[in-house]
Amino acid sequence: MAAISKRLLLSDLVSSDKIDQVPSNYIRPISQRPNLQSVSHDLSIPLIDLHDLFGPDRGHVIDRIGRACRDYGFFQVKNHRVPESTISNMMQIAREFFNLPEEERLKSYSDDPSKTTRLSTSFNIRTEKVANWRDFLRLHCYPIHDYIHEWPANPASFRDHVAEYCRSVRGLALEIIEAISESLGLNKDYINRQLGNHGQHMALNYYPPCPQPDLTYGLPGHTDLNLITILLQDQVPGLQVLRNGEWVAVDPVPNTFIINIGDQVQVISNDRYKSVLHRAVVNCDRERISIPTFYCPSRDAVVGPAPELVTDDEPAVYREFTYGEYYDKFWKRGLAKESCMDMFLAT
Ligand SMILES: O=C(O)CCC(=O)C(=O)O
Repeated sequence: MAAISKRLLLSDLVSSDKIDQVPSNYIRPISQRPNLQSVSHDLSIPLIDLHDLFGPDRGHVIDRIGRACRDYGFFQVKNHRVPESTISNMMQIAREFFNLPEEERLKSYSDDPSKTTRLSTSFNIRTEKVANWRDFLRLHCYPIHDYIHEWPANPASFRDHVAEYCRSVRGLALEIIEAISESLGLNKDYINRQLGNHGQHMALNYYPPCPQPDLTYGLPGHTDLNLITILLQDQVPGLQVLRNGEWVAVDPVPNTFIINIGDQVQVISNDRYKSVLHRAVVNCDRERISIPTFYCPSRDAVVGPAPELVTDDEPAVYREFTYGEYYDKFWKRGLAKESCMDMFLAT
């Protein structure tokens, strides 16, 4: 077993120290390991063509989105109107960032989860007992002008490419949020209006090759705390979604995004839609990059079940809370527990 690393970032441990074993602080107890042989590669999540969202067949697409949110909590989309060049520039600039020399990347380093721009490793190294096989750059990105000056200035085109990507993906997020509202039988701008001034964060996840991928995770099973997540992944598989008690691999499909609903949609829908467990696993041979956009309410927005979805037969499952309260509890609790929704149940 290799010794615990003294380096701040995992990528530098892997590239410079040439380890051939996973250091002890990354090793999960036997009962919590990913059991990679038992993962299903046959089933996947629905792939929805958004082309018709803007035409006479809108109702059909809304139905498919609603069914995917109810039955899977996850779906993929194509014809999403985010230009291919915007996507490839984003992926390219993320790769360039993680290839910068260590001292350059470390200019953005922080282990403080309250920072709005930071490069870090694992999930929350201040609270967790076992580390995850991941480095990540986390950025707040809406409104862009509040944050862009904090983002890395190297590579030189980082801010331009990331800003373009954020704007384009925000457009997609707003379309999906409308569609989810409609699919719940709510006014199409109901959820939009619950989000206060809105928030958008993103992570650039970097998972280096791992000598023993069956002992550790890129990220263990968790639900997302936000409203919806729009995930871009490169061509290396790693995302898995829990479906009927079985882990299902979501292998990459070029020019699609993977969308999952987060805890806030589960709350607003009063449990009609479920925020589903997912995880990232790693592999021996290839680095992997994934870029989730977390669309969310602003900190002061008050979230609770939509009154139209609360009935005598289906009373409110959750109490009202501010998103700031939820966010702080999530980061404090970390990923040791898969979700923190139990802290917000109605009494
Ligand atoms: O890397 C992935 O595919 C999943 C990332 C993820 O779940 C997250 O960043 O919360």
